[in-house]
Amino acid sequence: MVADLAHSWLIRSAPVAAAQAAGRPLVALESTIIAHGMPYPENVRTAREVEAIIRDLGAEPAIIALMGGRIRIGLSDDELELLGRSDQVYKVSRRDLPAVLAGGGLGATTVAGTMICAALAGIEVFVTGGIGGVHRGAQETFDISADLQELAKTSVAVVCAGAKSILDIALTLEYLETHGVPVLSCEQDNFAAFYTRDSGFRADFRLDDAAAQARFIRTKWDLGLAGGVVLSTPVPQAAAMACEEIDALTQQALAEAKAQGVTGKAVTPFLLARIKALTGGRSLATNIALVKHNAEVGARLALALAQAGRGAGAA
Ligand code: PSU
Ligand code: MN
Repeated sequence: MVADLAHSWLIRSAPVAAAQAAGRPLVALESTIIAHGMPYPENVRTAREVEAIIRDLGAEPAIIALMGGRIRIGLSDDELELLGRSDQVYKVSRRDLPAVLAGGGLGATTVAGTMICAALAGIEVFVTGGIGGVHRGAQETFDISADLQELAKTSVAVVCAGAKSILDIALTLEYLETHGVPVLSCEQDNFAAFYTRDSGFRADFRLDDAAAQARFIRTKWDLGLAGGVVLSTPVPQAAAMACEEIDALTQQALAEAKAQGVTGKAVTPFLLARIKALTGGRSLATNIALVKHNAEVGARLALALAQAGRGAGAA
């Protein structure tokens, strides 16, 4: 069977296997944010702090990455260190999974790659920083993150602080609507904007309470409506950046990317690194704060989903 074959590629860490056996809720974490989204050692430190936040709330974290020709669900401290330090890590989206698994290299999974692996491992909730989306100027470059197609078909709830401000948020939301991906927001009506709280665009549905979010998601999946759900929550006020500042710096970083001919999967890491340099590291502090906050929201959602019954009678 295809499913059994796929499962033969998975290796769960001992804590993840124990949590699943005990029926404790799991929260998947991506590794591209570790390997390509943040510098060492902040990346590894942040990953450990995010894991602790999730554990303290009663769920089990599972960092997902590719190592030694297997999909690893949960990493040891040494494995996390290797991923965070190495400059030989592939950025793995749907397209790249077979190449890196078959080749046995070190792979960091993007939102799309992590969703695929989380679904295979039976994990329903996944916490990231910001999802990929439709890039500004996509009408010329065709640069639309594979994250959006994955959200259209793979049934995992993705908790994020919106889409990165380097993107065209309006087009990203249009794309998600076209593909039937619900965008939920908690703590505010509008979709979040990663470094800043407000994208200026309304999310589809505001659900502040984890139990209500879980009911929404269960209902979608009960109905056989396969595909992901985006749950946006804004960066905490104290860590948010000023809109005008981030807008100006984003314009500058985008112009530099264009001038230097940066394309394809290098675009997002380039822009994040440039914005970090241009803000003297302040954007990294914001990035860390928003991921930690997302981890809290994700852990609460995982607990609520574990409690939420299935079927119409459960509501
Ligand atoms: N959010 C972050 N940092 C990141 C990313 C998201 O805070 O590094 C990564 C995610 O892995 C996302 C990817 O899937 O950027 C999108 O890349 P692209 O635009 O090339 O699809
Ligand atoms: Mn892209």
